[in-house]
Amino acid sequence: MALRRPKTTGAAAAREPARHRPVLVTGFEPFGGEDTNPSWEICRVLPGAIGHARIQTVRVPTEFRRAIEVVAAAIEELEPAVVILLGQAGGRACVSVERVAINVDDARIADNAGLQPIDEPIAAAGPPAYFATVPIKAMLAAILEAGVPAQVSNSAGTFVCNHLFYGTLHFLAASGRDARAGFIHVPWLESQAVARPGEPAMALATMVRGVEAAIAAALATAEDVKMAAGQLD
Ligand code: PCA
Repeated sequence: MALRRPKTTGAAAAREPARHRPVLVTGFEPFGGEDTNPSWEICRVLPGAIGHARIQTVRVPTEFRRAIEVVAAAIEELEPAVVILLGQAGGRACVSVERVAINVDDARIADNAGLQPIDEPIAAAGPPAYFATVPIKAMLAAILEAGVPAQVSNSAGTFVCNHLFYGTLHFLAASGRDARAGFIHVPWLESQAVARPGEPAMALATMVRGVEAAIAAALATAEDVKMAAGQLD
């Protein structure tokens, strides 16, 4: 009789060798009156695997609290080795690899459930900030190498994207998981920029190429590379 390997869950599953665990990639629902969100459009067309890692995608509501609940549930179910959160940053020209998530909500507009928290902590007892735990410079280098304009960003804003970034890193830390997590903001799609003459936009295929390269770099890089990508102001 063949030996059946017991199904491992929770912290035990998180100790599985990282190469057997998937990459979780999330994208947001449209918000702010848009009818599309490039972050989810990217998820829809990503390949099923990058290198040896399966890619699992989840669509996240653009709602404070609920976004974190949806991603935490997906992490508990899938026990990914790497979590890449994607979001739209309309007005930015580059793919932005976010460095840091801060413990504050300060919403300029209401979220999709009508919530508009102002100057509220995300986790009352949490640290002021978390750094991304994926290798942001190696990812930046890989995105640029793929021919896609990119930068490191030192602020993911104070809306639902920063909220989810912080909440995911806090959930991973608090539950003792070793999964690495990062956030990538992408520009408007060209279709969204048509109504905004002069505003920057990027083609979906270009974004996808950049995100694929970033995921491959995150999987291949245990220790981040040193590469100047800071800003003077
Ligand atoms: N961008 C928003 C939230 C959802 C999204 O795609 C943000 O940058 O906060």
